Amino acid sequence: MKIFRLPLALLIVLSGCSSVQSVLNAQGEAAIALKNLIIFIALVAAAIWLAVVSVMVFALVRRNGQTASRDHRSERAMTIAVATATAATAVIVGILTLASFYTTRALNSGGDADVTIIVRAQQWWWQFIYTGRDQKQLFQTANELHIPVGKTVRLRLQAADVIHSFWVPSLAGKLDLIPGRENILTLRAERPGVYRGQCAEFCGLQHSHMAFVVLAEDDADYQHWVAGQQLDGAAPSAAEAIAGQSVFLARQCAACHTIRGTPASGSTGPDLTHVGSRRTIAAGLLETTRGSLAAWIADPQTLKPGNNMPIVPLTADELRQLSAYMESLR
Ligand code: HEC
Ligand SMILES: [Cu+2]
Repeated sequence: MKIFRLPLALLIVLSGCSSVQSVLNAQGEAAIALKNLIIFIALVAAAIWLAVVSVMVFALVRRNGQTASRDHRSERAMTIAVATATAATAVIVGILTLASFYTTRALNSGGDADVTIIVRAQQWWWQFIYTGRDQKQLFQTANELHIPVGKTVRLRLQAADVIHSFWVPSLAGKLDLIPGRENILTLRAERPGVYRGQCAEFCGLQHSHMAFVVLAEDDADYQHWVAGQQLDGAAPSAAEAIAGQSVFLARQCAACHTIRGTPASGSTGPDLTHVGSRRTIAAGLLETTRGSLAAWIADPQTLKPGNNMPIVPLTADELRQLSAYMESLR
């Protein structure tokens, strides 16, 4: 049974490879091209490994029982072997270089985009600003990107503070966001789905909690979502949520957060106009529920130490009311 131990251990390790954030689960035009390139390079490398090992085994077997004689014939054979190996190496390196050059060049071949979104990375969350035809802001959201399937989406990558990197392995290659300059990344999702993305450049204390989700949706679903996001924040109807809105406006919250349709227009933190409709809060840290909202608002510094939202002292009633209001913002 000992013999099964290693494969079993490998299986357990492999079970950690889920497909929500995987280069091998390619569902976007660019990611598919990159995956094909990876497979091609892996196959070439495997062939080379096989060739090298075979030659080695052959040499070992043949040398057994022979005394080393260095006559002219074997010296010529050696020269030919070395020359062939060198030439083959040069050709293979050339082919691999061309393959990756043409693949990556095709990824950046701009073209007209159907949707343009400004991605502003900051410590430690993602701001997504949707723009209309004239590049004017339509609305903004955080940590959740919705895109229409089969359409070309242009992302204008910007950074507010330090260098970050945008990476959704299932959809495209990764690209840095650099303060003071704009990088363009073009995406196209070929299939509807939920794909996870992650900051891929160490950017400080909470780098590992700087994730986001991409929802690739059919056109109708996408348009429906866009229409909903353009609306102002829902006016609260339950008594608790109404009280929560007053607390929000009376405390520092409004200085950092925007809720359209209310006087709150801060821009330090995520736009909260539709925070209740998003799957997660704090850049993928917690699923959005009334409980997690309360936990976050009560003590963001324990959940995500060092992040840029301070602890605002609140009574238990205020906390309950605030989280009811946040949850109602769908
Ligand atoms: C000094 C600015 C500041 C103040 C004041 C502030 N916040 Fe925040 N808030 C932030 C920042 C920055 C984040 C993003 C933190 C992160 O994910 O790293 C955030 C995140 C949030 C989130 C999660 C949003 C999301 O989509 O991830 C909620 C909800 C929230 N704040 C509610 C509140 C409430 C309620 C108050 C008042 C009690 C408040 N905030 C006060 C800066 C602030
Ligand atoms: Cu980052």
